[in-house]
Amino acid sequence: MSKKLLLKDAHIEGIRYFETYRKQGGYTAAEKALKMTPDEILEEVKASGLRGRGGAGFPTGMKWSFLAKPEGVPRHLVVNADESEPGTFKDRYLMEFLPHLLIEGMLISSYCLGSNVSYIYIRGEYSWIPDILEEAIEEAKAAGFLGKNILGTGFDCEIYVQRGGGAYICGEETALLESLEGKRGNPRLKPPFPAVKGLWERPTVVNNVESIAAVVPIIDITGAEYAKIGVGRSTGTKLISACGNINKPGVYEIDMTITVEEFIYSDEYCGGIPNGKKLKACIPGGSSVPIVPANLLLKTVNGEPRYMNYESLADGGFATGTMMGSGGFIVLDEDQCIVEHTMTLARFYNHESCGQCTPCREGTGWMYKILKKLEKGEGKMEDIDLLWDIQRKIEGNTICPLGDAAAWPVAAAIRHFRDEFEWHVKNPELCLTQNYGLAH
Ligand code: L3W
Ligand code: SF4
Repeated sequence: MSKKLLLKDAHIEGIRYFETYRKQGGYTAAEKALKMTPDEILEEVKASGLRGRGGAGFPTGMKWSFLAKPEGVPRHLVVNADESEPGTFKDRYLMEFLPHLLIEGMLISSYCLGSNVSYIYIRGEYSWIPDILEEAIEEAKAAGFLGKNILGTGFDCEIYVQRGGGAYICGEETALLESLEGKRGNPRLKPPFPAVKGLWERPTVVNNVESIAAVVPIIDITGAEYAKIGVGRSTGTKLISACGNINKPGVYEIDMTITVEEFIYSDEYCGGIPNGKKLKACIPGGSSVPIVPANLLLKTVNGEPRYMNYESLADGGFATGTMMGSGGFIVLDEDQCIVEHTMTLARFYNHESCGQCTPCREGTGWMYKILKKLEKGEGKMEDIDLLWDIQRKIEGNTICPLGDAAAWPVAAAIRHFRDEFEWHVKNPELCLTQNYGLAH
């Protein structure tokens, strides 16, 4: 049984509301934190080994310690709730069912960082969630946990919720800041990082919803105890949103010591693949991370079991491994067509490219066009090599990671499933049937 830190009370009726959350011990971590100094909180977060839960896995304590503190300049905490990565819906679950966990985490983090005005930037498609968050903010304010002079400490903190307009790129932290400033969400060149020049050029920490929620149990049990859960540099628990060809899609909290096999097949998690079908592949960290075929998913190149953690999933580099990413776990059974799947992703990235950089703007369009041709059975063998060449020219040559995110799925699909691409070239007539996925 996996240890639960974030979702331990998620099943309790009414946990969305302040009264119930408080009865379950809610806001005691905030009370504890407000008696500590900001530096003491920072030390706890560093000791916890918490890594950013949005995709990059950057150490949260290190990011916080980079925050510039020039005299007289306000600082901000911005929570990235623009959860738009295909296959990822864990933050939605947290915000919908446990809004006070996020608000409490934001209070502790804002106090630590010296942010008197903090923001939640939420994707436009989560249209019903801002009301839930705003209600929780009002409740917390009425109870003295937000607003002026919180719990008599002299610390003031307001939290505002800002809705996005539905663009995937606004999940990239600098595009998000541009959008929050009321401009078009175009990513900025980094450096300077937001920790130095962020919202309105002020020092800003941008963190994912789950990262900020995790600050509550860290203060509660201490950073050292949090670090004992998990393994290696994959400390604490991680939320995984599981979907695709599995019996039990949903959001699961894992402690990163379980194997991928256990996660897919055990009844505690995904409950196996419907109709006894075989596993073909999986994308373990949201659509941007490389797809992995079943043989490398269940074990590493060295024959070791593959674990659901940052190190094990990345083991072998991009040639064989993948990334923990945002924890959007997408399972594909033996009937799924990799070419069609890759084409769908290419269409998505092409649509969502902001268009600032030529390799991304043009390359994503070309990849989509070529994949569409191949998928319909109208492609040639040279098209597979052309596709490979285009993705290589995008990777590492763009302003923001959307370029890499568009290139990696194509690279991994060709690397691991070239035979399927060739099958589409050799069997054009079968590509036109509805069941071509079953044929290879
Ligand atoms: C100060 C330095 N700060 C790095 C900060 C930086 C950022 C964080 C990580 O992309 C990935 C991407 C997607 N001084 C710093 C510094 N920082 N060096 O650390 O930075 P970085 O550049 O490694 O990544 P990123 O730009 O945050 C995120 C992948 O996540 N992804 C996610 C997609 C979507 C969602 C979602 O819908 N929830 O997460 C999925 O895998 O491909 O590689 O804060 O400022 N010297
Ligand atoms: Fe825009 Fe793509 Fe360049 Fe990112 S990589 S800035 S999405 S064009």
